[in-house]
Amino acid sequence: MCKKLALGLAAATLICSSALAQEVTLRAVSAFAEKTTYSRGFEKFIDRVNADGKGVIQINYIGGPKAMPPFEVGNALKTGVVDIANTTGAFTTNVMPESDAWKLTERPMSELRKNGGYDYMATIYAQKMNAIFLARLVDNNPFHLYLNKPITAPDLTGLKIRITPVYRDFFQALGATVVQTPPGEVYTSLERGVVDGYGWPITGIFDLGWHEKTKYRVDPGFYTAEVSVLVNKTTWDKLSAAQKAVLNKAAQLGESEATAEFSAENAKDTKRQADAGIQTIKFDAAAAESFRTKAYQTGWEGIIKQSPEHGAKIREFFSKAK
Ligand code: 173
Repeated sequence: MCKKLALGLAAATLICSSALAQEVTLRAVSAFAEKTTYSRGFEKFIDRVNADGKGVIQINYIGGPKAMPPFEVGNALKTGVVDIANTTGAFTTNVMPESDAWKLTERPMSELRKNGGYDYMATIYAQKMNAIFLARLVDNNPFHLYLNKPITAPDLTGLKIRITPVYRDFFQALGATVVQTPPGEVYTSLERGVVDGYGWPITGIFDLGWHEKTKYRVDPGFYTAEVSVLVNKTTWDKLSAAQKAVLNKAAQLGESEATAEFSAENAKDTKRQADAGIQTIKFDAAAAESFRTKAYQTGWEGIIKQSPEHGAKIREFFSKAK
């Protein structure tokens, strides 16, 4: 194919590399267990890429937390140990503290991609994580506090609660003692009574059997869960336009489906929790309002403290004007 043509060297290289463009295979991991709620969107994304990208680009899915601990995924992506990852901001604060801010978005991704919020974050992902933020596959999915001891007011004094960075500042402000664990340790922590409760979104508590060890869910929910596809930037920059197009197409589909998909999932799991005997602790309107206000206030204070450089600016893009 690469006959020496009577062309300049640059042109000859161009002809050879396009003629020889090979199928590329990316190594992928998920920070969430395989075939559970927060890996499902990514697995669908992979299926789409592998169907659409035959002969162009493929994804080799190595697996979930059995392959790599969730809190190590950000660094593995940054250093190129993996090419593509499904993870959430709370798991990658060790390489980019600002990543946890996605939980505080009050605008859909379609708007953030227009108002500059996405671009602002994308620049930080490139700088600090050497990553491309390809698509948010989870949105419109509130977090809740789950408990095994009842409370009557938003006061967690004397309670030990399992957290990730998502909930740390809020639950501490409510008086809790906090213990950080990956999702894979929640079941045994509950079983052994190491914790009296945990933070988690409205969906997914059945995946790892936590409903067996959960008595109460506190309403209202707060924030909105984010789980996204990230690509190592060095890998991305080497891809051809055709290879990028396959990834972008699957990414756009996934991101545009997330909001409606989670509306349905949220309703389904809310009912399933009630059917499983999980009782709801509901605050009165005033307490519910102050609970949610405190969630956002402490959440933003935490982000701004972690990133004095970018926190306040991110808040302008993500928040609804109050
Ligand atoms: O609670 C968690 O482990 C967590 O931070 C999270 C984030 C997004 C989706 C699900 C859980």
